[in-house]
Amino acid sequence: MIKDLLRRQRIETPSWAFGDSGTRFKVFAQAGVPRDPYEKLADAAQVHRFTGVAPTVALHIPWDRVADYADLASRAAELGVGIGAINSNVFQDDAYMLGSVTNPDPKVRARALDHLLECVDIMDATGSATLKLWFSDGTNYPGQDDIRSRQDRLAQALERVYARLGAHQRFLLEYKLFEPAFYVSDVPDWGTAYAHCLRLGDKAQVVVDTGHHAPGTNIEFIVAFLLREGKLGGFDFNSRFYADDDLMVGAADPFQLFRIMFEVIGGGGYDAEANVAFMLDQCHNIEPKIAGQIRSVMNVQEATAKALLVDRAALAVAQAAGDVLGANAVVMDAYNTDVRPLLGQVRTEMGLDPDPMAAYARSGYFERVRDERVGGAPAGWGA
Ligand code: PSV
Ligand code: MN
Ligand code: MN
Repeated sequence: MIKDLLRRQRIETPSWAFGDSGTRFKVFAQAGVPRDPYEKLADAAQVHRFTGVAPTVALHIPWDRVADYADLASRAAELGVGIGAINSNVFQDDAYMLGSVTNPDPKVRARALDHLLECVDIMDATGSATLKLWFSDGTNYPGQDDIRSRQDRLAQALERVYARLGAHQRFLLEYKLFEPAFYVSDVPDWGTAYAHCLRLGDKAQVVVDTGHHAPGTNIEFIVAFLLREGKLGGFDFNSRFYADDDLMVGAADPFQLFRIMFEVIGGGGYDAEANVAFMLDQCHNIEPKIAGQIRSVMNVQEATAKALLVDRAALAVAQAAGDVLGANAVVMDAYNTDVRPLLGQVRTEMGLDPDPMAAYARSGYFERVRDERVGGAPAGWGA
């Protein structure tokens, strides 16, 4: 039973994880990185090939702009992967210095809206069912702009995008505490995202990027609450030590990742019908990218396996009896289980190597692309 559930897991990789990335101080160029979106898909296909649970790739527009999106989708299918969420980008043009959809200038707002609607066109062309919206909008100084007016402008833009969605499409609204705005962010927290989505309807849901909270925030509570309300659309998984570090998920705090998956499973978010998208949003600044993605997928699998191992019946008994220590022990017993042998078995039964990292290293893929590709493209941040 647990093995079946692990076999059916789906984790989406981000196209931008395969290109060069860095901080505002330096983008380190790595050998063999993709030169175009097609090569990013080829790399993502390797992650799926060795893990068996990463069959879709998220795109970021315009970082992944191509002449023919239907062609990109069919190439993906040939490689054995599909196109996942389309991520909009209204944060890197000069025009957006004072905001995109919340900008006081109507011309800038119109330009941003055009881009968001173009992203829905790309969903139509690629067969993607999910649009991911993140706005860098906000202000740096008290008085710079009117907080309430900016909320009105945001609501108007969201209404327009919502109206453009097809029957099987949805958008996920992403919140972030701060950065690049340092005083007010227009979508700073889950409550703001939730309120906007609630007004719009079922096709608007919240996406939880695990790196977008203040230190100490109880993310699993947010997950439990949103799931209960049918408003948890998905995750951007990554881990953080300080701010939005975009490190490999499960690297900084595997216990938090376990606690999140425990709530996901308890709230029915792991069931296919719940349609919760488990996406990675990471940058591999100093580590090799494909291997970094494989490690991240494995970290999610391990947290999931541990969360699935929690003896829910024993937990319910302990909770009903008010047995604080007993209930906590049930959860900790699962967390402290070494699930690597179980996952190795699952992979073997799927016809995969039980050790994806070693199998990828042995495959010679990296050496091949390193020799073939000269002059890789940055992930987007430096583009
Ligand atoms: C913003 O920090 C964010 O988390 C959004 O999801 C962007 O699309 C993404 O990072 C780019 O890596
Ligand atoms: Mn994100
Ligand atoms: Mn982020």
